[in-house]
Amino acid sequence: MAQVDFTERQLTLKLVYYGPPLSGKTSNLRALHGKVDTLNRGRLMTLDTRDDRTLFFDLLPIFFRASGFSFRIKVYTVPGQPVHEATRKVVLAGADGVVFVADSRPDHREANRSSWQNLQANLVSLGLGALPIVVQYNKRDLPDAVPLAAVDRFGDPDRLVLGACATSGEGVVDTFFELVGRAWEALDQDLKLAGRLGIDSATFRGALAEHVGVTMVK
Ligand SMILES: Nc1nc2c(ncn2[C@@H]2O[C@H](COP(=O)(O)OP(=O)(O)OP(=O)(O)O)[C@@H](O)[C@H]2O)c(=O)[nH]1
Ligand SMILES: [Mg+2]
Repeated sequence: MAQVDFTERQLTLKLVYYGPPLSGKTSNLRALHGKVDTLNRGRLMTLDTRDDRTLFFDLLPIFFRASGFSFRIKVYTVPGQPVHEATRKVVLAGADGVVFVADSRPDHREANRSSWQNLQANLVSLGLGALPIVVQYNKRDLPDAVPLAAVDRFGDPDRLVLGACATSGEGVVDTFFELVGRAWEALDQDLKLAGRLGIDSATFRGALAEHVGVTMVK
């Protein structure tokens, strides 16, 4: 659950990138880090083994101010390998939203599904059943990527899925903004943020877009 300090005028959001091993969670964070205004971004903290596998978690802090309020968005990745189950649960605790990074390759369908089931089980056990989740199909550049119209939508045929190529950065910011927007809406319903902070979703997203260095089309 987001930490909101109305006296200090500070809001902290926690977002988590989850998904099967090697689907591109850390690559998403690297691309996002590359986009954030170099003067204001926090340090990207990654902890990899020598072969690039995330050992514990990655963290990208994104801090900015808008309308006299400080916003802190902490973006985490979990390690995908099954052996790191305990770490995934610790990182997921207190999340305000999840990006599920699925692998577009046809032979990764089972790995996607099993990670999705693992995510759902962990959310339920953490009491986070209603958390906003954005599904991203990464590695769209690979020639054998399953067409988006045919990918697994994890039990909901109407579920929005976003395509991305994290190594080139394509789709990375779109995915991030989709989740931030949904996380804000969920918090607004719970905490009446717009009324209490005097900042609505559009103002918040506009300030974030400026900080991340993208032009908002909406
Ligand atoms: N072709 C292609 N390769 C990608 C893409 N995204 C990531 N990769 C590659 O996939 C491998 C794994 O990427 P990571 O970002 O480390 O994956 P991860 O999900 O963080 O992996 P774990 O931390 O072990 O769970 C690396 O070799 C990346 O270069 C993509 O969009 N296209
Ligand atoms: Mg990783």
